[in-house]
Amino acid sequence: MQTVYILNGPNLNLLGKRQPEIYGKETLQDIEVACGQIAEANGLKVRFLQSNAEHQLIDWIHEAREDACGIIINPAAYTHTSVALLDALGTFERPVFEVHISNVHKRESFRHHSYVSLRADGVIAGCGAQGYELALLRLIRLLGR
Ligand code: DHK
Repeated sequence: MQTVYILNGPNLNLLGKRQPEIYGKETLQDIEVACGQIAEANGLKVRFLQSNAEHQLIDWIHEAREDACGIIINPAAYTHTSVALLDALGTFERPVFEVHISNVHKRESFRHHSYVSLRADGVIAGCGAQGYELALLRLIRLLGR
């Protein structure tokens, strides 16, 4: 298995336009390109996906069970609400990293709790779009590449 799933939740399709003072100016496509380059240099492929629908994210996690060596997920607002996403990630048996672009702990208290963290092997928050690259580098290290 040489594919890393990088999953993005609701509203992240607007990255670069949406509240740039919080989420930065980079677009999701910029992040996809940066992660793709790192993956390629390490003999991995990236399946980079975004959906505003919870069920779609769950279906992709189920798909990842069959062919992914790891999942990097920014569940966005579902981080704080979704037991269903937590349960889906619980069916995945390889490393999971949770990424938040902003430092959720510096923000409203409802953003301080994450269901997904109960499953994540690592959590990166507040490192901007670079958080995805950091998570991917950590996954590559864990895979021994
Ligand atoms: C993105 C969102 O859309 C919010 O709902 C989360 C996360 C934080 C982020 O920082 O990437 O609370």
